[in-house]
Amino acid sequence: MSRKYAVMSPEEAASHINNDDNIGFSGFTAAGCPKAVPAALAKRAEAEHAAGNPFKVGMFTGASTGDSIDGNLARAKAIKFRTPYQSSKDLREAINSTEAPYFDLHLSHLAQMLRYGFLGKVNCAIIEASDLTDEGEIIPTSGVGISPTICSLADKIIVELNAKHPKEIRGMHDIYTPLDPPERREIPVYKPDDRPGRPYIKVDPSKILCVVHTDLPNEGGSFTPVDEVTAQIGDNVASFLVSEMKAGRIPQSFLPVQSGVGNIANAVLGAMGDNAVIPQFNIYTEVIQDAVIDLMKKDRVKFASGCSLTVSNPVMEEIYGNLNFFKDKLLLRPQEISNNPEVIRRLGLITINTALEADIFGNINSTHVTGTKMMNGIGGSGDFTRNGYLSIFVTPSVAKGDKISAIVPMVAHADHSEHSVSILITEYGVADLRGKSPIQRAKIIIDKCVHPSYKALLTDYLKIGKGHTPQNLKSCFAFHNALNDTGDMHNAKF
Ligand code: 0RQ
Repeated sequence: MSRKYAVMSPEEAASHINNDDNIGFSGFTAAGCPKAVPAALAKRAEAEHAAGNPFKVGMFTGASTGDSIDGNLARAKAIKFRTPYQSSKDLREAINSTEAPYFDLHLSHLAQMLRYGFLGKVNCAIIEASDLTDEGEIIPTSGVGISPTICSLADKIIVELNAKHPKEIRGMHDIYTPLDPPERREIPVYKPDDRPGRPYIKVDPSKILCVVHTDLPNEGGSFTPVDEVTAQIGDNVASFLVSEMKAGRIPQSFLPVQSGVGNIANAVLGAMGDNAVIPQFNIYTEVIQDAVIDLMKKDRVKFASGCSLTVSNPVMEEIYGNLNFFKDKLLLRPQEISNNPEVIRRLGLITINTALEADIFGNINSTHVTGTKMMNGIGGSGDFTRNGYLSIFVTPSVAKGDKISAIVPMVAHADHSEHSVSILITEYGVADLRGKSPIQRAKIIIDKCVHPSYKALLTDYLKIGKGHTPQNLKSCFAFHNALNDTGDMHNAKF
């Protein structure tokens, strides 16, 4: 960095943010998020509250963030509104108690909705960077998210220059912002490694309020080891994809893969890498997790395009320590490109996301526990599911011991409808829903995917409905009611 910009402490930078401001934060998941200024901002909010003054801010992020943003600001009761995705325990509590108003949104939509003016003004962007030039070129760190758009819309930009991320990662990002309607053209990404944009975010240098120097690691968690259930789900996905190749429905050269966030997604990718029939493949996704890096080292994944490197800190250090090997195999884009429906449909992605619950007709709830309590958010799952070549959902058949069946008569909240979901996979097997009527779908899901202890109940339920989709509106939430009343879905009565 040159000496052109003012250098401030996190506290001094935070003092330039006002009550009621809307703030855009860089990053996607905890990767690439600012840390020092949000922590200082939360302290400031607490001090203002203690002095009897109001202090809340609106928050636009890429996806979930680290604890420095969502945890600190939720605990400080400093959230005016929050969008589009989160996974913080404290923020989840604040959302479900209605302390923090939350707008759960498809991740590909946020940047364009901000540019369209649908969500109000962006007063300040706080951006984590690995480098910043005199000309206003910001090199992001390990997550891009909505950074290009919030930088262009914000009145002022605070740059957290984080020394943990080497300047040499310049070139790992591709920053491309589509024109808005009616001028929008096709997005020129025809292969996962196409780079229509620039390797930096270009901003007007006069908008940069200050630089805050940090040396803080990403706040990403680690992955729990693969257990028997997740390993079986992974094997089922891999065997299904092999059978699709053998049937000629997936090309022998394979198709690019998107996989969701979390332990199950990590296990699925591991199983695909271990399967000798699946050829080397490419990734076109939003979060690049540890399993992808492992598969690159084994030469099983050739190239990965994503929005963030959501890897554990040891894996992050490994990537930075071996940039010669990794740099031309990894590409980070803004989420409106990584998750873009047009590009997803064109590339023909195999999309693999995790359901909280599914119903016997193939509808998916990704977000709401028993229909009322927000878990995380829809994230990118809708962007990918609706537009994938093959849209797969995975879930363990039961949760909380076996008190909860992940497959119910009717989902208590619908994120992805039966029209978007092709395949449902649990540890018990694979239900191929393509081309099937609702009753055919229900039979195959009960047969292949449901936990043995819930099969009889769901078979009985299917007998009491009538019509094309035989839902029984008096009994369709019997599983959820039994859980709420007795703590166990096995006690469902129709
Ligand atoms: O609870 O944390 O107390 O143990 O839900 O469940 O099985 O560990 O699965 O971590 O992969 O999360 C859908 C939430 C799954 C996630 C969801 C309980 C279960 C456990 C977590 P504990 P698992 P995962 C790309 C794509 C939406 C966004 C998305 C998600 C906890 O994958 O947020 O797909 N998806 N984005 O016990 C009550 C049920 C339950 C249940 C599981 N039916 N009822 N609790 N649990 N099923 C990423 C981005 O967009 C950034």
